[in-house]
Amino acid sequence: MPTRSTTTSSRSKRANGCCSIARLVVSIRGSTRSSPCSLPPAKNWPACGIPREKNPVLDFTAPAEGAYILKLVDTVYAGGPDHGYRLGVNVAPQVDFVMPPAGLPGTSGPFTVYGRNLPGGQPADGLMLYGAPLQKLAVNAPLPGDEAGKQQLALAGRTTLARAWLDGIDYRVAGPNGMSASAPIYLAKAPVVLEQEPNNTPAQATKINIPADVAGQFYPQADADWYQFDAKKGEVWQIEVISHQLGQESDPALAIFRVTKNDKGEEQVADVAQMDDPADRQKIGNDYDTSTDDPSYRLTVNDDGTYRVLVRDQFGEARKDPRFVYRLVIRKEEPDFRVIAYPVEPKTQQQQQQPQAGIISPFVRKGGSLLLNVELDRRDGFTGEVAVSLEGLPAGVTCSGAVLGGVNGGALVVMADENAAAWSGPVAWSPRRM
Ligand SMILES: [Ca+2]
Ligand SMILES: [Ca+2]
Repeated sequence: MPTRSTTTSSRSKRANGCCSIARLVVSIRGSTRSSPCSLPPAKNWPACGIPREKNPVLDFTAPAEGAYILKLVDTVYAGGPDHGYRLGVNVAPQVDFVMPPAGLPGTSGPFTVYGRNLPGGQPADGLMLYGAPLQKLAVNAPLPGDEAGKQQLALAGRTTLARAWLDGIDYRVAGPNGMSASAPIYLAKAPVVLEQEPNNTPAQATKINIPADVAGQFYPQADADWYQFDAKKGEVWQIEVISHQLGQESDPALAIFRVTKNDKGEEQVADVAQMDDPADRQKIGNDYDTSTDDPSYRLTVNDDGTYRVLVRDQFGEARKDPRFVYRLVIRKEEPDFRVIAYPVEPKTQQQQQQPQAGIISPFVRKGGSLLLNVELDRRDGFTGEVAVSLEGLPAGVTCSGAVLGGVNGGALVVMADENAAAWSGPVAWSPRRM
């Protein structure tokens, strides 16, 4: 490790033709079994932040050329054959977040990427992360506009299931020393609007037209963001905050108020709703944690009027992290569904008593069968039936198919004949409304 660090610094120094020392980005990715890794404080550690989070990224600019030693431990000093990790030390671009986090399908931004080692990056208006200054870079990113492209997941690398319900693309920044890891840019549900600070009080509320996909940040510490919009009698709006689902540790809260004036022209404010977590917290199934801390609300407008919305992070008083971006989406209802399928992992009795999510590849033996669990995520009150089956199976292999009606779960059974030929390859499915 010291050898590689030194080598990388020297190379960069020569390439730049000046005396600057490369800004290294050290990233650690733990296995599903390992506890959050951390980089412990060290004696004479250079002035840089020590992230104590899962899969930390350390931003390190060497004070002088030389050999450096990196010590790496599991936070709780656990270990074993299943505690694998990857340690990366490089001078490639590091993307920390993108604003706005979403764009309309068929458009290409512009977006602003915030991170480190960004080619042509400019100082990011004093934004700091663990004591390290961030850079910003204006980019364009083409977003698909066709129906298939609008339903793709931004899921490069290991991610949380909560993120798996959002459509988006994986975006990377190319630099002279390599590509950044992927950063998702999501597909907006309505025209994108950026929050306008200061908006910390009702009087400063950012006025928006709905529908809107508002991009905001729970930043700086103790941030509160107010928005104001007009709605017409009879309209129904879905109001949702999307932040925890973006992979952040944020815990958004949403408050909605109706604003009227009395006979004297004085403003009257009435509570409409206050939400923390969604009612259907565990979205589907019980085998995996698909829960989210993002609130949502269905607003029925009884009279023409003005509404104000307050968005904040429940624990924002104690946090100061510019990566805590959010989307406030106010849109019409679109009854729809998503379906996921996953192979049922055979478990021993002991494993069943200690359930853990693992990753297994679906396979079926000749003369055998494979069970796939199917889960249906109903959105915006969708109540219809959905038919699912597999397509592109080789000769001798069949799938039972299933219809999900009043229930949200089902199963597919894949069976192989005794004389089916050896085969491996992708199969497709097209869940459809009945
Ligand atoms: Ca804000
Ligand atoms: Ca604010």
